[in-house]
Amino acid sequence: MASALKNLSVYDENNVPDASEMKLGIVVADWNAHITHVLYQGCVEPLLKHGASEENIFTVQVPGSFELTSGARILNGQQSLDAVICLGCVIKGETSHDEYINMAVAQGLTHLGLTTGRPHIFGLVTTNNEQQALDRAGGKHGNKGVEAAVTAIRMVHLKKAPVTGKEKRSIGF
Ligand code: RBF
Repeated sequence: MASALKNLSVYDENNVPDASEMKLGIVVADWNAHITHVLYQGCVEPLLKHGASEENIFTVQVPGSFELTSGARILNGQQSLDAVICLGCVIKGETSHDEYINMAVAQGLTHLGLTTGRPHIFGLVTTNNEQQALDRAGGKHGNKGVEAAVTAIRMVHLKKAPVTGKEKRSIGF
């Protein structure tokens, strides 16, 4: 696969909007904490680097990835957030639990995003084994927490700065 060794966590910092006015929620699953807590560190760092203040980052921990959507729903009820980032790690085992959890999270976050109008970012690492998860939590494939943070900032910016039709026409070509 062409992208097999591409580290997508390396991004152009100059192209990330300012996050200083953004209020962001982060929901972290404690299952596979040695992975998810590294995702969390990777997520908070770029948020702060791009201007978000500590007081405007609201974090809650939930037991497992299946609870990410409920955690996001609860956080939304407590704070008026611009976006919610959900971080978890589901590793395939002997049974098909991973498929049910992953699908529930994907559908739940899509639903929350569309019904609340606020971006809900899918920061769920879904892997076949632990090594693949480690590779994506500060390993050779970067840190998916970083990518989730940058995605959240970009999506909130999209909402705060509506399209005018005067944007530059070239998209990376
Ligand atoms: N939660 C995770 O975040 N990652 C996992 O890899 C994971 N594996 C699970 C495997 C089984 C068989 C079960 C029953 C649960 C697992 N969970 C996992 C926990 C799940 O997300 C949730 O916290 C519990 O099912 C309680 O609703």
